[in-house]
Amino acid sequence: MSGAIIDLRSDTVTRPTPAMRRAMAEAVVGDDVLGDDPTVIALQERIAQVMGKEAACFVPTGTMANQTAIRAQTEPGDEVIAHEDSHIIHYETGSPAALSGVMIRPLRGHAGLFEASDVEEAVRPNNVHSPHSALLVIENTHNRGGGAVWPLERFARVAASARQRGIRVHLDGARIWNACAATGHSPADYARHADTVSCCFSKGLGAPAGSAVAGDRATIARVARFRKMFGGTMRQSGVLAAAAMHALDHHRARMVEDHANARRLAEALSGVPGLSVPLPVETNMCFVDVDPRHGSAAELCQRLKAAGLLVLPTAPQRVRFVCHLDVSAAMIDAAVAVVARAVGAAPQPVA
Ligand code: TLP
Repeated sequence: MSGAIIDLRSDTVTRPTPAMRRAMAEAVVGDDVLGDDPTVIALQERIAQVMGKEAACFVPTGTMANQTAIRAQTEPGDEVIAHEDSHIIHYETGSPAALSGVMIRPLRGHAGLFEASDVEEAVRPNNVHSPHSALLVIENTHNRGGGAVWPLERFARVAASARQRGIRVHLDGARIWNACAATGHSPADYARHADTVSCCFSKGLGAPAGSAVAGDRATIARVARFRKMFGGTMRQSGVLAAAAMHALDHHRARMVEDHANARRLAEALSGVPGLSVPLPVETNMCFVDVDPRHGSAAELCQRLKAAGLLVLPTAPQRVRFVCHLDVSAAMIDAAVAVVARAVGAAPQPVA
């Protein structure tokens, strides 16, 4: 891909920086299947501490983090309650059904958020006919909700409504780092209301791969068992853990820049005729709705690609732009000009 291309498809597209590559090259490693990779052990201890949990398990992907957490806390036939726009419903290839044999009870709510009363209504009665409501999954930030952040108090209230009924809570914290950068809360502030929490190192933090699940020791032992069953236990994975460590040390504080860039993009694009920004921009994502007179979202994405801007459609008339480590404010301004040209509008001045 040429340097002229601006890639806003996802924050997963970042490449390891030279300093991160050095940290990876210098990592002390061992065989993590045998439990003796010191860098993986150190990362797991660090994540447990950051999340305020007893233990953590390093896994290859955010999907495996969610799916091992679901498998560890459910039985086949159980029901998992989650927002209808959740990542586990849209983008994990049906794995809750395939890997855990669970059903999903989807909840409605603006921007991926819902209320304690929604959970209460969804809980099944305890009788021989009904599935067992076993797990609530809350996504923070919420991807299809526009990168929306759960206000801490609301998160606590919703999680408590489940836990009071004996339902465990999993926090899909793939972008918990963004939620914390936006609010000033710590990951543990959110995680203390959940039984398990996942996080990703390969999104806004800029590592090439890797995620983790944290929770109590017994649950994490089950997560580690299902990680092996699902084929995700790696050998000298300390090279990846070193990238994650480096990312935690050097790339967390700068996430506010991605949020500022997403706001900059939203302000400019909302002024382009035929485009609108349907969801508040709270973190590093900006969703844009395209008037059908400019074609479908997929068609617009093709035109943008031809002009050197990569973005992805998320609905027939909706396009997602994601800001990240490899994107500067100047690149955002260039992206705005590409979009304006593609929809035949004069480029908008950017504040
Ligand atoms: N999200 C990806 C795509 O799968 C859509 C992206 O580009 O945003 N939870 C959340 C909230 C996520 O957004 C993602 C990835 C995951 C879990 C899964 O992570 P990976 O891709 O590492 O399996």
